[in-house]
Amino acid sequence: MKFTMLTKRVFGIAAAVVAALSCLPLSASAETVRNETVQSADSFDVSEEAVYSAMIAKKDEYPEGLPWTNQNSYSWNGGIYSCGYGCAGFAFLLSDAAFGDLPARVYYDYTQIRVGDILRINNNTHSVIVLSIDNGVYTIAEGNYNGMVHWGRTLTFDRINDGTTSYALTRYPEKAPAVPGDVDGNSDLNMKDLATLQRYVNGWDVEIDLENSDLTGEGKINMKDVAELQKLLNSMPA
Ligand SMILES: [Ca+2]
Ligand SMILES: [Ca+2]
Repeated sequence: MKFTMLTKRVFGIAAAVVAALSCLPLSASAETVRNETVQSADSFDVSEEAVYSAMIAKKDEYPEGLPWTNQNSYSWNGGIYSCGYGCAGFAFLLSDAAFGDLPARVYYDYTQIRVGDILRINNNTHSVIVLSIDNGVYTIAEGNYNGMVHWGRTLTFDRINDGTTSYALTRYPEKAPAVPGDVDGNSDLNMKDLATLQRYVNGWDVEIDLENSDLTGEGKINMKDVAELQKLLNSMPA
């Protein structure tokens, strides 16, 4: 494994700090910047299964052992970085295949890693994308691995969390913040929520937002939550 280059390390850190639509890593030596044709964000599913399928579908076009070095670059739709060279470019390419033009965001809690997330590993010198996760083992795909595309290397959680991972990028849309009492999850809090919760507690087949409905916060939905919601609605200005 030789993906450590001093210039790459220095520029990689600069890019991570600045993070203002710069190319990851900053470099002047790429031949071409290409961009995949993408689906629009609202036209496809962002389940982990769909993300996996979209990434693995690229394996025919970018097979194991295909040369992929810092001469290869890719223009990314995720924001934060406008494009990537080498390993970053390949991760961005698979990321766009799965997420279209959804925006990316940075996070550092590696217990939150999901299929399709990009990890910046090896002290900010290498980018990989997560293909699948099974019992704390992360199967990845990567470019510029000994100068080639490589599918299927595995990393353990401990390896990812050993202090050498700089950050992770995800493009799954953020869940809307919880609104206690918004039982039907339509962002309004009103008597319809109370009616829906009463029906649910009485065993009707109605859909509810479990997090919003557990007003007592003990993890169960029952008459106590109905009573709390009634109090909450009574306390609201008419
Ligand atoms: Ca509601
Ligand atoms: Ca409860």
